[in-house]
Amino acid sequence: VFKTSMALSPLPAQFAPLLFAGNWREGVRAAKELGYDAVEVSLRQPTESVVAELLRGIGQAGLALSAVATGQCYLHDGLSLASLDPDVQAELRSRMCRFIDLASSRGALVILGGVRGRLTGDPSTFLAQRARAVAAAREYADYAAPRGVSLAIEPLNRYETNFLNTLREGMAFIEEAGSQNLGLLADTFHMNIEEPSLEESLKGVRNRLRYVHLADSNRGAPGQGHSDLGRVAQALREIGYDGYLSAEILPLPDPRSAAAQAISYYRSLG
Ligand code: LER
Ligand code: MN
Repeated sequence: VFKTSMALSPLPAQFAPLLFAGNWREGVRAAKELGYDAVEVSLRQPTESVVAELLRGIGQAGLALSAVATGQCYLHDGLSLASLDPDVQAELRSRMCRFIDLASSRGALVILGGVRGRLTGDPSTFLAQRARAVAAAREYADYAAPRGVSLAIEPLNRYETNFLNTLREGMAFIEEAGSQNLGLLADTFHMNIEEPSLEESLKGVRNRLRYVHLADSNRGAPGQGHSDLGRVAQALREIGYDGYLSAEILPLPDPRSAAAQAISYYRSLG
């Protein structure tokens, strides 16, 4: 049986597939009523007062915190793992350490997805930017390890970034960083665009898979698109994956209906 989670944002986000964005109280209530085990939170500033309220609300509802997602640091503030600017590196490191602290007290993992940014400017600097991203991931992993936190690298499709698009590339990045507590997040929406086979790609990273965003091909709730998610679930069972299936999905036709459709699908798998 897979554990279930729903991706929320306490603030309106420049990133569409988050349920109840800007309305976390309703989101936590819906997660509880629909029977989710956990919520995943997408955060921008760890020090914002809404973050403490949100974490309290999740605890009071008896829900677990599955993961802290960090892409808003890049989308809103341009802070990227690949940045060669020392000021950006320092600001991002300070936010990431606080995110890891938040995750640590609750057994959550921290997602390194959109926060990797993009390789920009003169292509002759791309290798240096990528090397910086590897070094940053290693630094955060070293901070996270004694706190019992794992970090998950999330490959994203080519329209969102120009590096780390496939699970295999994510695996190579992790091997370069050489940290034991770096793993992979497989998001079936991105995989539908980038992977030759969803099932075979998952089997190829079986030892490093830590988290799954299970959305349909069009990023709707499972059932709204054409991905064969039954086969994906079968592959996850075969590799012994026992982590979360998290609903990072578009709020269509509305957040509550999308959340309900996702959990009823997740339940049908288990
Ligand atoms: C984040 O989990 C994600 O999947 C991306 O599309 C964010 O840019
Ligand atoms: Mn995702």
